[in-house]
Amino acid sequence: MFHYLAPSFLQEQDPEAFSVLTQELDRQETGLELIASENYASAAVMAAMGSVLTNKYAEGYPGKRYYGGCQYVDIGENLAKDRLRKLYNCGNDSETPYMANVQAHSGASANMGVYLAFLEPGDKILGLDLSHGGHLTHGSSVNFSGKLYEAHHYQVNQETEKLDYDAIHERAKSLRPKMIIGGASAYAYQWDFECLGAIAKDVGACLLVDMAHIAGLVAAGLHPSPIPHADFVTSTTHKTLRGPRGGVILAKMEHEKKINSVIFPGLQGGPLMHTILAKAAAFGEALRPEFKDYQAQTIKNAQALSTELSKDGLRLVSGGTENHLVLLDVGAKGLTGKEVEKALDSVHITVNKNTIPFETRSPFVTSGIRIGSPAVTTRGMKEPEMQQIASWINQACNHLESKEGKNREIDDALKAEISQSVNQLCEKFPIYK
Ligand code: DSN
Repeated sequence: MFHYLAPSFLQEQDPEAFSVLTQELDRQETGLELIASENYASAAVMAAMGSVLTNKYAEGYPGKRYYGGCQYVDIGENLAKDRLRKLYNCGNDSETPYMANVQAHSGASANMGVYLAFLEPGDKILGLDLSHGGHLTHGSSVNFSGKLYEAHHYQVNQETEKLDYDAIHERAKSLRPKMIIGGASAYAYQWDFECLGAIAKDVGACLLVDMAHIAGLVAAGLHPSPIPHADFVTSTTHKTLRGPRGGVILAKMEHEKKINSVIFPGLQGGPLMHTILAKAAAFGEALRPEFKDYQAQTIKNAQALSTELSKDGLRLVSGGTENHLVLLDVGAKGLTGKEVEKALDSVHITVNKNTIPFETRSPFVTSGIRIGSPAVTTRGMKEPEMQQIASWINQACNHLESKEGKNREIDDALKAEISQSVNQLCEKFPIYK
């Protein structure tokens, strides 16, 4: 029945495109993925993504579409919404029901949807500074959120490099923003959403929490939930949540009509029904008990990485981690994020350069490296493997440090040695068994 799903079809029809697929699969299988925002979707999630639902137009919402033939995609969309609300304990039977929108194409679209639904151009917003771990869509001047609204930022404390809620409160009191935004893409400690909610309430602002990075940890009960403290919660579905690439919105029920109408027809056209079915499949996986074990191991692995990395003199921003990521200050060793990212890439360890709080270098160079454990944990790796991986990263950094000049690279002999060890480890933990 599903013979057309076989990748061999692409191979026969279009060898050029097929070779992209096989090379990327090989890159993923033979290398270590430590980008904190990436993960491996299950074969079930990918089966839903690569399915006939991609053929269907379904503008509108379940039961109210602008196209015929939507009876089955309606079931899929309702399944995704119901499972999402169950995952975050905000279904109709909960104390604080939230509406769910699963049509947002991405986390950025989800955030845009909330802004357009609640704010007027020029309104004040207050979010975490991008170079302190925030996100582009939280008011960065190069993003629509910083162009359309009067964007202000809070920062982490210079000494602790952690959020300082008293300082955020003071800033919010003097600024009186219409919206406070919580959430980050490079912050290794837990958020106190209850406190942020109280600050927002005190200054008459609404609270948007973009939980994209920590959505899986929240679902597993291993990070405090933004619900019921936030008016709006947005997320991507492909990071710790381990679903397809996409976005979702949860909001207090009174915002249901506005949010839905802003996403469609305000911002998007036809929803990606294949992605929505894949979201339903991923939420179904996240509701299973083993998902909690996975998230617990993800945190343990990030902590094992941070302990081992710091043993050899690498400085950890904010001193450690409570979640799925570690932010390294390689600048403290006289290195740049750019050269460390490139050097690790050359030994099949994928990370990304990242600005650190109070950064002195440009975003293209940076003093930081962000390392995440979600993907390697999905492969089944545990603390012993994290020790091994950290030792290779330490080896690479020490080697670069011992060299003179700019844009240093790893010598061929060491490159071959680490690459071989990385490949051998990866072979023991296949992604798609
Ligand atoms: N670009 C994502 C990340 O890497 O964190 C956030 O959207």
